[in-house]
Amino acid sequence: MATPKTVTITGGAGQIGYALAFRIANGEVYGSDTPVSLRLLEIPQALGAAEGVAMELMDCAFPLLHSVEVVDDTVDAFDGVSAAFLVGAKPRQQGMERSDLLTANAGIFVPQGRAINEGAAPDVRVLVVGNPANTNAWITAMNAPDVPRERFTAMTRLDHTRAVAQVARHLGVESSRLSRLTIWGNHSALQYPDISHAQIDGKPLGDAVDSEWATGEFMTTVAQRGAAIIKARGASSAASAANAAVWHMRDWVQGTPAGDWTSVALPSPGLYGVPDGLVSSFPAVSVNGQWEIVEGLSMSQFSQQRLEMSVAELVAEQESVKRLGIG
Ligand code: NAX
Repeated sequence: MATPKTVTITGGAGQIGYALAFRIANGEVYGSDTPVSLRLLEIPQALGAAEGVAMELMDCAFPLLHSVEVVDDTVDAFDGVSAAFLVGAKPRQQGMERSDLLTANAGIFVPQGRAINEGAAPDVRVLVVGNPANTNAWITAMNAPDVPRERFTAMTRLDHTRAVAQVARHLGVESSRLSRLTIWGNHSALQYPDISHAQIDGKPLGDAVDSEWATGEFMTTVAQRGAAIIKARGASSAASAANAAVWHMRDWVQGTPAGDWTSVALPSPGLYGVPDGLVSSFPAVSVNGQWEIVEGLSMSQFSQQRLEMSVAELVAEQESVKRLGIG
């Protein structure tokens, strides 16, 4: 058996944390040969609930679960961490200005970035789930200057799987037959779900999908899916978000399937006109444990415009953070 990998979940007692912890403890990120030591970071008020999660994890007697620890100290949380799931974040409350939201979240992600910089394992991989995820990931990376910036990502995998599911339903086919869909830009209503390079059974979709649907109802349905879940369930997406987080980290560690790619928000190396360093979603494959953006895809005028709209929103978020003196 390999040495255990330390995996930290922030917001470990929250909805997503609760669904995520059991999947990781079951070996779904590092595979069936690698034990994991789980660490749940919570705020003091939620420590009791996190202890309850730890008790349930113990009760499963997962063969791969080496240990579970509940902590409320950020530095302790990230000491020796290999996989950090940054889920806990400050939600937007009624009457809150955007700058208040960014400031509140910076109060969480600045110290977490610093703690990762100081204490993380050399192979650390960071996935930010807590919203505004892209900008929170950027703040975390900015505060961890000694860690390569490509180790900081934000989650658009749920948008990606939502997009796959919508196309599968539209065509009446199994989702496993589809590949090469992309979510571009911000994890927000302005994301751009793009099927212009998508394939079915390894071949272009061609006329199988009506272009009016692809640039209208499809995009709205994917972008508004979170709101639709809240309306139906009375609570935001949790198990599907946890699934996406597991798949994001699993693919990063173990590789993406041949012939396909996925969507990952990561610091731009200046590709597709996205400013350098901006954490934006791209099509990406994981090779030898590292994300590589799929380069050279043709972009129609529509695609370029949609990406630019999403990027403009991200630039505005980044500028607000800089104006607040946080970045
Ligand atoms: P919950 O409110 O159920 O859980 C959040 C947990 O984080 C709470 O237990 C809270 O005590 C904890 N927390 C707050 N501040 C903390 C801190 N400084 N350190 C450690 N823990 C802290 O929210 P949940 O439904 O789990 O959602 C978590 C985040 O995911 C939210 O920001 C949400 O907007 C975001 N989402 C992101 C998605 C994505 O695709 N990127 C989709 C799902 C989800 O909406």
